[in-house]
Amino acid sequence: MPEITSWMAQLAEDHPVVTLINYGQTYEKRPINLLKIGLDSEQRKKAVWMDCGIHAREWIAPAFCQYFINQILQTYKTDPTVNQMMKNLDFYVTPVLNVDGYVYSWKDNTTRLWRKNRSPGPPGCSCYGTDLNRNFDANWGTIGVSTNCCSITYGGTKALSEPEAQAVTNFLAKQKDDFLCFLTIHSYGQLLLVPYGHPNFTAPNYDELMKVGLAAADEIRKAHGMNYRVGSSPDILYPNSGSSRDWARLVGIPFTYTFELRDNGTFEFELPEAQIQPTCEEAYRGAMHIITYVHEK
Ligand code: ING
Ligand code: ZN
Repeated sequence: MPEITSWMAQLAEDHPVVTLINYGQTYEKRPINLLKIGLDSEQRKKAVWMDCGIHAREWIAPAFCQYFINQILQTYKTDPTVNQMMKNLDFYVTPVLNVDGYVYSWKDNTTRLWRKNRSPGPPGCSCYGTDLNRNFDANWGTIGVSTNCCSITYGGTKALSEPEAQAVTNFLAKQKDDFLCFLTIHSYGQLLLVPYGHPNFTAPNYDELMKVGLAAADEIRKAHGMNYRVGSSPDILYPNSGSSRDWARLVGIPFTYTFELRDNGTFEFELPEAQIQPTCEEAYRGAMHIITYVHEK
């Protein structure tokens, strides 16, 4: 984490198009930071959200956010599409959202597979951590979530009980009408998930979300031949509630997707180093397909 923190500060120093924004604090009082990337404009700009590392053990996700940022910074001066995007859009990218959990997952071999944040359980419970992707205010606590504070999908005592989920909610709520697109990056499973996680609800633009998601999966396949399935979580795997993606769609952000990066179950969260680069390359093509679509729409 110290490396990522100093990398973020350095980028903001070196690039006039990059601004470091602190928008919250974790349970253990670490700052939650994002990088805002975009060219200055006279007009009010539209925006794209990306967060990585909401789950501690999914290490490929923070790697991807860093790759994504490096890629747009390396290409925007020469690639006309990225250049136009940087004029019309601001990218808000959080490389590590669950900072406490991420730090904990680096501690030793026994903590490597930690998923949740690091807040203590409610009185009487000796376990730690809430699943931040069950803590958002989207049909909170209704399905695919645990009330057992020792479970890896424990949803917390109430919606937004956790400072990390509050930080995202407060930041986005202030300017939610600006956001065209919300991408939240996880692993593993090789999936692009559309809202909603709750089986009783369907997004008003479900057909368009699927169409764009399937085209993004085609782009991903072109990079290294990997297959990513597209659909809602109840259709593909199992239902859930309280996810950040569902919340973002409920407040009106039209294109919200969960990326589940590699792999498909061989190495799970311990993805071999040799797969970091190709995973980032394919996911970049998928994400750029979605962003290009919302930009040109
Ligand atoms: N998956 C996400 C999770 O919060 C998800 C998204 C939900 C996938 C339901 C499938 C079904 O559980 C991971 N890997 O964290
Ligand atoms: Zn996850």
